[in-house]
Amino acid sequence: MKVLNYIDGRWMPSISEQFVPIINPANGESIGEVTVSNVQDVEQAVLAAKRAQKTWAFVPAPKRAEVLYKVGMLLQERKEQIARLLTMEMGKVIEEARGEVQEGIDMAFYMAGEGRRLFGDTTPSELPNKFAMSVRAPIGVVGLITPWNFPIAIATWKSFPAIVAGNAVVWKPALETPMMAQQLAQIFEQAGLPNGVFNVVHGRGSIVGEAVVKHPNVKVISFTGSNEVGKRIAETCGRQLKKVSLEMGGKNAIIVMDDADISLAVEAIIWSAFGTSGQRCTACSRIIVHERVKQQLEERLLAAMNTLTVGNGLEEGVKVGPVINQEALQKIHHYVQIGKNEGATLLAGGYIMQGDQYKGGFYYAPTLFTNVTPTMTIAREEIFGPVASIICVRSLEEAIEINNSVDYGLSSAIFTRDIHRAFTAMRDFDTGIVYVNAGTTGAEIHLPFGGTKGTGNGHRDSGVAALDVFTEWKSIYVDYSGKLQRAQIDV
Ligand code: UN1
Repeated sequence: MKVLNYIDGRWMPSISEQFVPIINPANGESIGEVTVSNVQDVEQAVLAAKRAQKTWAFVPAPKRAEVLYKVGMLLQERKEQIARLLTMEMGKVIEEARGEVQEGIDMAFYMAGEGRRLFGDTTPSELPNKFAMSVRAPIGVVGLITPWNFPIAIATWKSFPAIVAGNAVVWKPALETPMMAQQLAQIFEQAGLPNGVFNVVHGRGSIVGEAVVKHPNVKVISFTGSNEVGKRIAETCGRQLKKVSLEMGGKNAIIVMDDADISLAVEAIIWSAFGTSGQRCTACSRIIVHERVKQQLEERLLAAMNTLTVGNGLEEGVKVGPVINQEALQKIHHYVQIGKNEGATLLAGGYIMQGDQYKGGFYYAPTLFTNVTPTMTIAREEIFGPVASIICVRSLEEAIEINNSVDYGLSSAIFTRDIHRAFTAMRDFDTGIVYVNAGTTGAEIHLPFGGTKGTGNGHRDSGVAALDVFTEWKSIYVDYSGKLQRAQIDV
């Protein structure tokens, strides 16, 4: 299968005529190829988007929303087919792939509903016979740059609010997952979105991504990816005074107190640490446990890890799929070596999986370290793989301090039956997302998604908060007094 750019409603290869293979991480086999674009392709896409946006902005928001309802229905119809393709392209196990498509469906219906809200405010004026209100206005062309780990969901988090708010989109998806971008673009096409409102340009971040970010006619950038790339994007946008929303990494912790339901905590840790092979920005990679339950938790975690089947995500029953590519595999393994060298105790895993059933694929054994201290590299840096570290504490205060001591602030969780401890954690965890008696993953699309510190720059994906990224507030005053009333002066 050849994946092409989608510009102004047309499917076309890049002017570069270059293609690279799309690799199934479960077996290393090529499942197609994707066009690799250059700056000229971006130029074309931005031009088309700019033209289309002018008309799209005049379509009433409830009508714009009708397209999203159709998109939601088409996603629903094709859920299984897209999920299977998603597993082949990116490796996550099929039940999670279905969950991801569901996230897109939910977002379509939720944001379509916003088409009939898009609420602004009416506010009393300080002057008589004068009316004041603020409304949300579209911004123009928005540039979206998204990662491979949630190739459908994250694209929907960004493009659906952008489109319902009256913007046009130029999207650079990850080069690892172009087929998901193609699926979404085809669905928009079938749902009747006017040409040019949604454009996809495939290519490398250093060329296509950078061209989108730098383009003077792209007025907003929304990015999910690494901290390093995010900072570079922010610098470029800063110089141009361009609005930029960044969602970057996490170093998320689950805190297990001595009064916790340990079985529940074990289940949640397994799901949040090893689901998606740990390749979620919300993945749990630190387990902060009270000393009184440390040994029990370790034993039960090890027992639960023994039941995890690693393999091709298309096979039902497999719980942990491959990681995305060879580079990721090496990076994860490198962190494991650092962990050992720094004196952490390896309890399970710690190796690249070999054997006939893993041939050609990129499989890392679910890995658990204990006796980890908060200053160790594996307790501070994002590994983005199935590796979790146990850190032992004596009190809730110490747990909170360690939770908050990392550079990231996306998601954290506490397991306790004590309402005082739960509310203290809710108040004091310095993360954008907090869970009580649930793992760090599994955010729902109608709540804001994002984090503090190195995770973001104050903006949020999802929820109504997403509309703040893709709209500009416009304050409107209507004076019907028939005379010139001067605020702050004629009082
Ligand atoms: C991500 O890893 O970038 O909360 C997104 C979750 C998912 C989304 C993760 N709903 O884990």
